[in-house]
Amino acid sequence: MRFSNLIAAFSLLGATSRAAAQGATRESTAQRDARMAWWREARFGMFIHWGAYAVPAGTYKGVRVPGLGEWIMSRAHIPVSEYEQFVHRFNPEHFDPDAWVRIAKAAGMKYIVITTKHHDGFALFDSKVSGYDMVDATPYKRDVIRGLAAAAHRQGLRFGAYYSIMDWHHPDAQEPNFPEYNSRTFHNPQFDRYVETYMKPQLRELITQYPEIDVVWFDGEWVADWNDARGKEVYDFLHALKPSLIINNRVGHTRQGLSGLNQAGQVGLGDFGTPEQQVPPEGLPGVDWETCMTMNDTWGFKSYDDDWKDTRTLLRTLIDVASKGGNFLLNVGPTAEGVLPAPIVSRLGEMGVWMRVNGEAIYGTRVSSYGQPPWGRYTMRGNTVYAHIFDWPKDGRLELTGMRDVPARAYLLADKQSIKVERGGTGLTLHLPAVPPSTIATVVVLELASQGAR
Ligand code: FHN
Repeated sequence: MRFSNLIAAFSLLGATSRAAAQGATRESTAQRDARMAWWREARFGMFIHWGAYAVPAGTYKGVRVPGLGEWIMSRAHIPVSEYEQFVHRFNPEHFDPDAWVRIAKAAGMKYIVITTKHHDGFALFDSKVSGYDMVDATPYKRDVIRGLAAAAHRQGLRFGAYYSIMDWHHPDAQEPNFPEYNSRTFHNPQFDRYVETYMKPQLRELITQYPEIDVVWFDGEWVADWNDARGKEVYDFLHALKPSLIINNRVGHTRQGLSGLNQAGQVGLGDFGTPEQQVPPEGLPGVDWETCMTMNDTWGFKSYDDDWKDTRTLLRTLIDVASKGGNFLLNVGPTAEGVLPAPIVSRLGEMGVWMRVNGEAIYGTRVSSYGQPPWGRYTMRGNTVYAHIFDWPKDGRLELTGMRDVPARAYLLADKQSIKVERGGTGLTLHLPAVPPSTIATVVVLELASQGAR
């Protein structure tokens, strides 16, 4: 059985149980649908990995450190006291939260999730639980989470807090001899104290003092001291603070690699699955899920990582994810000065051009019942099917794979030009103009006479 079918099988197998396991256990399906409504409508968000790791930006003592930029403390085996020097140099004088939000909004993104504390333990918000934060430990001395949350709120975007369970700085969480800072086997006897006196108090600070936070995006949940029991307790703890919160499945312990599911092939705890750097071939049927992805090869800024995905790849990935019923959380890694690198800004600008014309074919859509055509993807909302055509036919004829009923109306979304639909021996054929409005993806709107028409 193909891996994708295995995932689908597991997903279908556990679909019924997942609603309870995934969300708050005392929540009805209607209540859960209401809580998830804005998130399902949004489909497209900005992930931001920003922190003291942007200061070395991938280079330590003159040597380029392989791997992810935000992992430099681990990859280069940097002792805590030395890494703290990067914190003391972190001074993003060019940070302009409104500009960042404008860029996200113009790209068509509807929410932002930022690292409030990554694995290095350094908090970008003003934590009273710790002096290891933006206000107390840097020359910048300002709460960047406060600024960005307010800017997102002002411009109508939702806001989320990424929080790492794994913490390489706190003595009760990290390994004292730091061989890798990333043990899946090491047990810290004081981990409970870290959870109860540090992690949960910081989570409480975030939820109670930053009212714009609607999503908590856990990560670093693979450490040996974390488990589903703790995850469920923290999930309920957060929901008691803010019942409308949406929490990802990395609040649980058993994420299976980058698939976004646990060993049972289910979302497990939390409200949505989190495939990383990949789009599940068949999506994750029956559950909410979000693919997170980098634009180059690192989440946190590296000065020499120029392996940028092109706009065509990024947009087609967004369409692919939406066609399978998922959200796309696309990452940006700002510099230590608070600047979004130019290749990121240009790509997001180009994505926005397409989204301003075709956004209705993405936002609030769901998986169609017509499968994945060879020439592109389908999305669907109500009685309307959106055919996203990647490969424009040279002869102008396109087989509407999977569809049988002639749509009541067909037209190009870009300019509302009517499109002829012909019923032939092999099914339905679209007669398209010679030149497509977009060489990345042209959307044809197919208005069906009734929902469920085939
Ligand atoms: O280790 C982290 C990594 O730095 C990054 O934050 C990604 C984003 O989803 N999550 C973990 C790797 O799965």
